[in-house]
Amino acid sequence: MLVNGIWSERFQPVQASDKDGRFKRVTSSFRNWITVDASPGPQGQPASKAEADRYHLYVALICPWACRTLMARKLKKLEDIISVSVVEPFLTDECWKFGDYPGAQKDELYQYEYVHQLYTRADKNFTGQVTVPILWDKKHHRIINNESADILRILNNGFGEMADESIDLYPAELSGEIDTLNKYFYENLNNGVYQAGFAKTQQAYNEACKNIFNALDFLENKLQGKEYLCGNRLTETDIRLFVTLVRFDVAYYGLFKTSKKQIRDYQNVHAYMKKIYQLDGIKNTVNFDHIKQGYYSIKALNPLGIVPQGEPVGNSAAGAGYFRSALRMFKHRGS
Ligand SMILES: N[C@@H](CCC(=O)N[C@@H](CS)C(=O)NCC(=O)O)C(=O)O
Repeated sequence: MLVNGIWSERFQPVQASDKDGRFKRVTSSFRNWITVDASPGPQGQPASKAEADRYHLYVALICPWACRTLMARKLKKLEDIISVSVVEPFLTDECWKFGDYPGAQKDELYQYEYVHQLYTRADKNFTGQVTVPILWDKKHHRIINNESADILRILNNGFGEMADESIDLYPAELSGEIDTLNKYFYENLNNGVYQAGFAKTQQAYNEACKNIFNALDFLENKLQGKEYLCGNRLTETDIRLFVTLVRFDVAYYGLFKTSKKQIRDYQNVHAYMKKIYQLDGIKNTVNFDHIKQGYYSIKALNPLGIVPQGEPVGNSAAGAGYFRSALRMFKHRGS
């Protein structure tokens, strides 16, 4: 983490837990907004004006939270408006690093080596955890927001006509249902898998697994006869779920020991995940190689860095053949 702008501790062992060994996620530090006319955000957050080519997303393709924002950028057709940099998948001792691992890039904006340099560029005395995604302002060289839940909403309606307004990922009439489901799935599944993976006691791990598989059973039932969760149209709830589901069999099942069942054992959930994967452009936001290499590089959980065999694996993530083989894996069981 950074302390007063200085990289001061090795990242790998730093994982907060409560007195019973439960993983505690840090809260995001930058929570400003973007709106069409720079009027404040929905909770009065200070906002900057939406402009083409002013904002940039820093993401890791291993990261479910970052990939939520990539999906929204794609679905809202903001690719020409907001640029992107992808970091390397491995968690280094100084956290996320830029480089030329296949599917990643160097930092074209500042030629930085590490993402933590962006945090100190934005705030030279920054103290806290360095995370992706980051929604960056290229004009004022600062972080607008580093909370994916906020960034999803910003991309959904902060850019007005610059985005595809026919797609609304958070329609007013479904907002109550979306908020309720988001909270439930965040606690039990999106963050639940991390609670299983980073549990420091058997009890904390057992608790997390119970929540995860209850949530998957609930989802399986809820999807019966439905394509999407809320109002039977694609909303941010589906995006938030997809990024966790698509990592489950590849990473969480093994590394986080969420091994009671796989997603492919849930007929409805599996079909739902595959359907979203095949929506226009979404498969380009999923890189199984980064996911697998990245998770298994977490030394706190896998000190020797051994990556298990089995598809999908390898360094050819960018190739179309890779996606075909990933799809074969998806077709392997279930529907
Ligand atoms: N609340 C944040 C969480 C982001 C987050 O935890 N990102 C992870 C990658 S999956 C990260 O950057 N971890 C580095 C660290 O915690 O030091 C969000 O949803 O945007």
